[in-house]
Formats: sequence, C-alpha cells, structure tokens
Amino acid sequence: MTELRNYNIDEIRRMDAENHLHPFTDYAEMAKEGGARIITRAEGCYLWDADGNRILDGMAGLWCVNVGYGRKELAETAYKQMLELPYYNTFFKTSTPPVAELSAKICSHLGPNFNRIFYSNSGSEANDTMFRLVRHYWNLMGRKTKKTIISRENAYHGSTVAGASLGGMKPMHEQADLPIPGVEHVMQPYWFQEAKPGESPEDFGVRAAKAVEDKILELGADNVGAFIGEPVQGAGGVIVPPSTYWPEINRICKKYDILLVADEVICGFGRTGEWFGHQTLGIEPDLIPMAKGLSSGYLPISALAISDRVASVLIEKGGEFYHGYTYSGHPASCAVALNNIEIIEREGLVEKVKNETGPYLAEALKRIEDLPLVGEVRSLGLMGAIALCKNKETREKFDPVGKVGIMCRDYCMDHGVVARPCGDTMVMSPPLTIEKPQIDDLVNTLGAAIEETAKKIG
Ligand code: PXG
Repeated sequence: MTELRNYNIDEIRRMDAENHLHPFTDYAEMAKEGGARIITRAEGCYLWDADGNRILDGMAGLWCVNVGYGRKELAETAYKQMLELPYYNTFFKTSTPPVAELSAKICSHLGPNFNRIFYSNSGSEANDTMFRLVRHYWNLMGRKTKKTIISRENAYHGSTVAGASLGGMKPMHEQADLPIPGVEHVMQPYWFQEAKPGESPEDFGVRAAKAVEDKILELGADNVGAFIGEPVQGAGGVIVPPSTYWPEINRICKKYDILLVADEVICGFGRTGEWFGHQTLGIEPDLIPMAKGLSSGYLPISALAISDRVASVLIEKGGEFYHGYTYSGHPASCAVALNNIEIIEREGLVEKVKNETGPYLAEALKRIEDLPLVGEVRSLGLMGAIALCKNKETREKFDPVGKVGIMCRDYCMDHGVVARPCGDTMVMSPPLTIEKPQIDDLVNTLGAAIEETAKKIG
C-alpha cells in the first residue's frame, strides 16, 4: 500500500479557493472568511485538519459514517474488488457477485415484503428512481392520473430536480423555480414549532397526518400516487414526529390506495436503534430510498428497496424499465456496502444504539435542557437536536433565523467538535461506534456553546 500523501497545504488551499465550487456554500462569504478548512485524515469518531487539530465528528460526516472512520477492512475490500473487477455494468442482463450478495443482504434486514433492490449513487438519485417508478407503476396499473406525490414542508429529499422538488426547503425551490408539477407539500409534524397553544403531541400528530388526508381529498385520490416522508426529518432539524403521526399516515395511505415512501437515507442502517427508521416508528412503506449508512460513506452508493406489491407489477407487466445509471450496482461500492453491513452486524451496532448509546444521548441532552435559549431537546437513537429560541415560553424564533445556530457551531468548532445548525436547532448524528465519554464531550461542548452564545447576545 502507498504511504499517505504529503500535501503542500498552502497549495491545496489555493487550488481549493481558485478551482473548486463547494456544494451548499455562499462563495463570497467563504472567500471572505479565508477559504475552507482542509480535512486530511480521520480515525474512529475523530477528524484531523491540516493544522493538526483533532475534531470530534458529531455529524458522522453528513449523517453517513455509521461505522466510523479508519476501517482498514473496507479499504481492503475495495482494493481487492478493484483488482478483480473494478467495473462492470448491470444493464444488459449482466450482473456481478457483489451486487447480487448486497441485494440479498439488504433484503434480509427489511422483512418479508421487500425482495428487490434498484441501485444508484446518491440519495437524490434513489429518490429520482422512486419518482419515476411511482409514475411507471400507476401507468402499468392503468391508473394514469395517479401521479402527484405529496411531501412535507421542510423535508429534505435531495438536490436533483426531483429530489429538490420533493424536498420542502423554500430557498431551494425559489432558486430553481421548483417544485416541478406533480409535487405538493403539506405541513411537517413538528410539534414544538407548529402545535397550537395547549395542543398535546398526540393530538398534534393526528392533525399533521390529517393535513395529508385533506390534501388527498383536495386533489382527489385518483390523482395522488404516493406520499413521501423521512421517518425522522434529518436536515430539517431532527424532527421526531409524535407517536400518533405515522400510524395515521399508514391508515390514510391504505385507505386511498397511495404508495407510502419512507426516505431512509439518514434513518437507515441503525441510526434510530433499529436497522431502519420505519421499523422504529411503525411505518409500513411500499418503497424505501436509502444511501449514506449503506456504505458508511466509504464509497458512493444508494438504493431503492421495492416491495413485492410494486415489484410484482413491474416484473409481470412492465416490459423494459427505461431507467438506470452507469454506476447502478457498482461492484466496488457494492462490495464495500456489503462489508459495511457485516461490520454493523458483527459489532452489534444497531443494538448498541438501541440499548446503550441512544438512551445515553437522550439522558445527556436532558441535562442541558434547562440552559438559557434551549426550547426543546429531542433525540431518537443517535439522532439528536437542541432547538434554540428567543423565548422559551412562547417558543418565539430568533430574527433572523440561523445566526445563533452559527454562533454555536463556530464555538463548537473552535473547541474541537463538529455540530450542525439547522436554522437555530443544533443537531447531532455521530458515528454509531461513539462511546459514552465522547457523547459527554459532544453534549458538554454544545452546552458550553449555548451558554457562551447566550452571554454574547445578552
Ligand atoms: N434524502 C434524505 C432524507 C437526505 O437526508 C438525501 C435524500 C439526498 O442524498 P444525497 O446522497 O443525494 O445527498 C438526503 C441527504 C445536511 C445534509 O447538512 C443532509 C443531506 C445531504 C447533505 C447535507 O443536513 N441529506
């Protein structure tokens, strides 16, 4: 194996500043602040930057490095697979061993209704696949008007045209004249911010689900093909819906014959304390986009799990499905994803989240609940959030939204911890390998950041 490369960091900084456009970045602002922080290596739950700082990664990259950094085993698997067969496609009635094995492995964690997997390279592409499959399915069923997909405000489903349309992020829509026709949004099940005074979480959950039913009735059930939701909204701010929400959504989708899509891109592969978020929350999906934790980010890969209900129609009536990507079922990505799942199994990481670290994170968050600015703490498994607000009683938001979150983030970074602000909600999603002392570190640093920020803004 080759030695680690010796970088000329000043050159790297210059090339990054002059030749790279970053995703989701205000370019002028980044230039003003002196460019990007260069990350050079990682191990376990820690990153190191070019200046030698060690940083606890409370976000597992972008919610994805579930097995933690530095897994030699995954690198060796990629190396061996690349030597043996670096690439071959799965288009024209060909396949490869890793893609077949991975498909069976994913299905083994999904229960008896799911026996088919379609591959792509990112969560966005998995959702694009879902989008096209929903339309194709209802065409095959002879119900050609059943095409609109209902999603939620403040949802995140990716950055492609379909993904961003399905998402409910207003600034993304405005920038690109989205959503495209055939996508509608309803309220999100965010009790802390959207409940009426005195409304219980349970009543609110039913009301938020009823918004879906009202939309179906407004559009006509014959025009609605699917409903999509993240089991727990991730990028929207780790929004754990009330217990009444998903059972109602199950009932409504069944009643109006609407496909239920559980976007597991963040919640999948142990994050919520079960293999999948829909299992934790009792959701009965027909289609499941997944990515991130599927390979723990070691190589790009995503998938759409297709229930027998949909797959049987596709297979029996479908003819050719004119959809796929050059890298659908990429052998190296599949081999690494398979090995990644084996690590999660072997190390009992799902059980660890459920029984040990998930409850520990919840307790740790409870300890900082009474700090100034903290409106609500919430978590499920190893997804956590601290919602900050101007007034704890009225839950009034800061104006403008986001500045306080950035102050907290910057404090954390200066103190060796990555935490992510979603507006003024601080979220965390560490590797599933995180241990209790590191959880204390993460939450204590966030607590200190909040106290410091409260002092600064008076
Ligand atoms: N669905 C969900 C639920 C996601 O969270 C996607 C789809 C799209 O996946 P790709 O692989 O196309 O990015 C996501 C991605 C953040 C952040 O800062 C969140 C995501 C991606 C990048 C940043 O919270 N989620």
